[in-house]
Amino acid sequence: MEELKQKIEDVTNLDTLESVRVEIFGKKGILSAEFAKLKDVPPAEKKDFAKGLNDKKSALTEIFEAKKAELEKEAMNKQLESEKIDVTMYGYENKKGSLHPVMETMDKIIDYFATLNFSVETGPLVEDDFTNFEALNLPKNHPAREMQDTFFFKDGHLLRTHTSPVQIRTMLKQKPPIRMIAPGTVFRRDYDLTHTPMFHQVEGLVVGKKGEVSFANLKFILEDFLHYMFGDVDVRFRPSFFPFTEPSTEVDISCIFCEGEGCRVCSHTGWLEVLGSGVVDPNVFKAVGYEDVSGYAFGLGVERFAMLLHKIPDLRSLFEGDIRLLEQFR
Ligand code: 2NM
Repeated sequence: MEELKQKIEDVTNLDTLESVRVEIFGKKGILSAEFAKLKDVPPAEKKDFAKGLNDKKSALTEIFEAKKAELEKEAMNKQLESEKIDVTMYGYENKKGSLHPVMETMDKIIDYFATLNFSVETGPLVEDDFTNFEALNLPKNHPAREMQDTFFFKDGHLLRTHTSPVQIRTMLKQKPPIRMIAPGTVFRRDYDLTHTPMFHQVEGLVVGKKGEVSFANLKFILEDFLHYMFGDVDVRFRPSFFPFTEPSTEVDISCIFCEGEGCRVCSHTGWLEVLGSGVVDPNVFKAVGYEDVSGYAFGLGVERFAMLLHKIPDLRSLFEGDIRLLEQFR
């Protein structure tokens, strides 16, 4: 008995414990062998013999179970120790970007006009000569075509140089009245500190019956729009020239860097040019078959707006795809 007790006590791992279990409690084990002797015991002694054996078995079982519990706990602790993870350890950082400032600015511009019930129109990037130039009062050999250095395809198609062809397409498929904007990508053969060959425009067009849509309406809406975009700035309209509008104006805001005092950004004029606009030239309406209408139109460069709003000094940083730019706008 003491010997068996000691055998169990001496076990140090679960594998050995299992073989000890088979040896003592198994079908062909020590206890079974002792129980087998029962049949040879004289009847008068059977009862005591059996009781003695059962007590022995119970005592050994108790010791065995205690040992088993002890070893299992030990094994569990060992496993927990080896599989421990440090939840306070610093993780890897994921690079996170954000909506590109050009797109964010475009969305803000679109929101203003969409709220005023302007429809948002789009069109193809690859255009034909009629829709990009001819219909906009830029006949062949017109000097203004040279102003717009164009990417041409061999077959005469071209990458649109402005989003105005979207206005032409909309007027061709729709009768007046029209209140629309055309946001999108445009292309010009220009690449220097302040120009990229691809950039973004939002143009707008409003057409109504003759006399219904005036320069006064244009002036009001652009002033309101610029206050929405830039806050409390002065707005000034300057006479200018575009082939597709007459009269034409360029629109300035008071410099948001020096508040009109004069600085390097505004070339010491106190003003920043931000929009082109005008009353749509009758030749444009003639080209799309509109009669007895009047309208105004305007156009702006989204990159310029984004740079002014976020005080981004270098146009090229908008096109480099460096995630550190986007991280600043999270
Ligand atoms: C500008 C400036 C002035 C313009 C004109 C038209 C159309 F199709 F109605 F003739 N669309 N956009 C326009 C007028 C665009 O961008 C600086």
